[in-house]
Amino acid sequence: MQRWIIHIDMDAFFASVEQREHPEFQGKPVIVGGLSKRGVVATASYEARSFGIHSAMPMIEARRLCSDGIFLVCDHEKYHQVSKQIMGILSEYSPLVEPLSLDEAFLDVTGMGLLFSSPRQIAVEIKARIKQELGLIASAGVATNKLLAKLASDLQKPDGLVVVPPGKERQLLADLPIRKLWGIGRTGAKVLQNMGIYKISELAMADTQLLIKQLGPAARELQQLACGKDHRLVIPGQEPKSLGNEMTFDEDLHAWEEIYPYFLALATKIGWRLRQAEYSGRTISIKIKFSSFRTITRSQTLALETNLDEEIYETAVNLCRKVNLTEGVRLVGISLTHLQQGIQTSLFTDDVNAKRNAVLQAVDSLKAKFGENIITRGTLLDKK
Ligand code: TTP
Ligand code: MG
Repeated sequence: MQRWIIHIDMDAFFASVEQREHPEFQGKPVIVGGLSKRGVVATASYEARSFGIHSAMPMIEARRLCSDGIFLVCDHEKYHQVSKQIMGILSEYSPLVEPLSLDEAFLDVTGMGLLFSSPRQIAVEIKARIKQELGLIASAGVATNKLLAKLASDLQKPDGLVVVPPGKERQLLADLPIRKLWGIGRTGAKVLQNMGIYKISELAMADTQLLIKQLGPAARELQQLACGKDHRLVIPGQEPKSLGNEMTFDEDLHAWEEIYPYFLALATKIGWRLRQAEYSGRTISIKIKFSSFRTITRSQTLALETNLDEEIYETAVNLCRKVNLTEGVRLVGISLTHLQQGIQTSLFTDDVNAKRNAVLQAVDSLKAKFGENIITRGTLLDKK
């Protein structure tokens, strides 16, 4: 039976959610991201993109390009809620839905032809329901595998719908630059360009042995992808792999005493997000970016998983003790991996954690009622 995969990707996701919530922002350049002096753009509405604004651009530059724009800070909780609603709609069209991020997912709709006239028709219907029920616009790609479906959803954005018929796979790929191919990062692209390979079609036709010499054994699979062949399955219901936050300081910091409160703020935020989602994690990683942009990470795996602010914070501080502060620090981050759903068992292992848990439960119920910012630690008050 012919395999059919749909890739759905929301248009200007964070910005569109904000425009939906504030009708007065419709049709206007909306820029969402970090608003501190050194914040970056998370996304921009298509109106803002026409000024040259894009994701990951320093916010200062975005303000320079579009001084009349509407600049908003990210509201992750809101975007998570909307994301759940989107995934809910998708799950009505296939038991095989694989979310890739908050705003995109693959669906395997192979064999659904019995219920719908065509795979294209499923995509049409999904787009219509997202628009009607959520007031948001999605782009869709429909193809015989994941690689092509993902590329196709990007081709006619915004409000796109591109179907790649069987047999037209290589044609779709031919003129695209190699960076568009899954798994080719900046380094891989450089190696290929040094070999005179710029387009996907050139990679498809290159000498396989030569590619393996330059890129290692993974080159074989890469070349298969370049030919439009991709056998990867849609794996449903994947759990999030990590959860983290980071912040960039307005000015570089030079002493641990100044930096630790920010780790505490991050740990508090992550702990809350974990408990909200009913997750806990075992491996805690810190990230530090120095003035020179040199970036390091350190991690520690705990004996038992946690979602307690204090435990996350203490582990982060412990990890910092192994780091030499030889230059200023511009960014710090914490993330948790090895996540698992459910209650965390370390709560019951010692009195300290049991007490912490009791306090956090009280704090959480306030946050749930009145919003995350209703309560702040005394030590963080001046770090607002
Ligand atoms: P994308 O799907 O890459 O971007 P988008 O939905 O804003 O725009 P489009 O798909 O129409 O090109 O990312 C989804 C969301 O993820 C985006 O709205 C904001 C967030 N994001 C970041 O926070 N930082 C980033 O660097 C990127 C690329 C996205
Ligand atoms: Mg998107």
